[in-house]
Amino acid sequence: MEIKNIKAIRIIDSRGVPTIKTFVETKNSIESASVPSGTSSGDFEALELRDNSKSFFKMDVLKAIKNVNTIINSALKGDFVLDQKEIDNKLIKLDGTSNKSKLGANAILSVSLACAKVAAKELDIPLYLYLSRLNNTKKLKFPTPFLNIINGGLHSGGNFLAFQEFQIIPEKFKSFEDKIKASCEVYNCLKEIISKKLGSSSTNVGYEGGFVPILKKQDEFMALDLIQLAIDKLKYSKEISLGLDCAANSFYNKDSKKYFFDSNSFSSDDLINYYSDLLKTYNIKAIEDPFSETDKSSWKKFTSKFSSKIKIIGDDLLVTNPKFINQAIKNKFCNSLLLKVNQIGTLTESINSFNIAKKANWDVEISHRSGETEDTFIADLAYGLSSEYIKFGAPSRSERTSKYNRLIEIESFL
Ligand code: 2PG
Ligand code: MG
Repeated sequence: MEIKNIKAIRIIDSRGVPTIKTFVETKNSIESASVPSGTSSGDFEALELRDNSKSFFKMDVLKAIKNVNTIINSALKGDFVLDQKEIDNKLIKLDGTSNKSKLGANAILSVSLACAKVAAKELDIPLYLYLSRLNNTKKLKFPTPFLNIINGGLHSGGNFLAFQEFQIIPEKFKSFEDKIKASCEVYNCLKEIISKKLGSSSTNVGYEGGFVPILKKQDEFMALDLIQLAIDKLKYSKEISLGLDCAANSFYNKDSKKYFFDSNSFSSDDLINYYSDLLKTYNIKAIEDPFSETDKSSWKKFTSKFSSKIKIIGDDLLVTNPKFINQAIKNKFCNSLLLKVNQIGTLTESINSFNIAKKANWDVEISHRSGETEDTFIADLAYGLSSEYIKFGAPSRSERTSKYNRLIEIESFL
């Protein structure tokens, strides 16, 4: 079970941007893991190492690949692949920076995840079971998905809707498969509604497979109306609620400290009132990144007002980093964690962040990135850790559906 060789190669993500796929080999097994990449990233995410050369418009990852194939390969050769913590700690030390900027979080994460996959293979158990043992999960349960069926913000070109994600939350169904089935029905019903109202070119999709309706002006209410119409038409209004990822960093001006969208400028208090109106009008159960990561007092105000009613989820605010999660728990900035493995850079640190959130009685949503690959690691991670929620995008485009389908597969074979 010793690591014999580690080899990284360059592959492309769902946006046509290069990323890393790393193979870890023992005497009897070989497995690989690919890393995703964000478009609307938080300022304090672990560093994704890019070459900054002419190749791939400065986005190439040859330096990170070299780091895996030379420095990391020599350091981990001979190590026991089941020692996930030791492996991750070694990777962290080998890098030696606080944000993994020397070797690159993309390089490090690809190795960390691939080691877990090889370990599961060596033990001849499913990956989710291996991951559940790593964290001693008592009772495995399937998560509820948040499916982002209208895309806006940086995932859409940004001209029609400022909020990045308009989601459905199919909470009240028995099985995971039923949740996905109902979500697909809503997705396709929405497609018909949008097509009739706005024309078929409005049913083209954004980065995460959600529709990008062509509106005359930015109108976040309109997007929610369209989705609610589809839910009502299918008589799912009791079972399916709504969620938002506002990704407010992308429409916040740091200098004026104002938010700009829907042809208006909003002070922080105006924005809180705007969200209050949304919550009065729609059956919204969760809002992610309602404010910029720097506008902490608004997070606190909003959370003190709405924490008992909805999930207030920190993504760019927390970047899956214990330092920011602890700060948010202490100051009550939000009540739920969005967990993205590439924001922090190793499996062990991701699990640690999960546990810090759970200890504070927060819910955790395990998330994909807008630049995804066909790798399904996070599906196994969500079930293995038994997070309450996941978000893998719309039920469309294979880099999204591969993850939903992996959970359907796990459920089918239990
Ligand atoms: C988000 C993510 C994923 P990105 O903001 O939550 O949906 O987007 O990967 O572009 O950061
Ligand atoms: Mg987000």
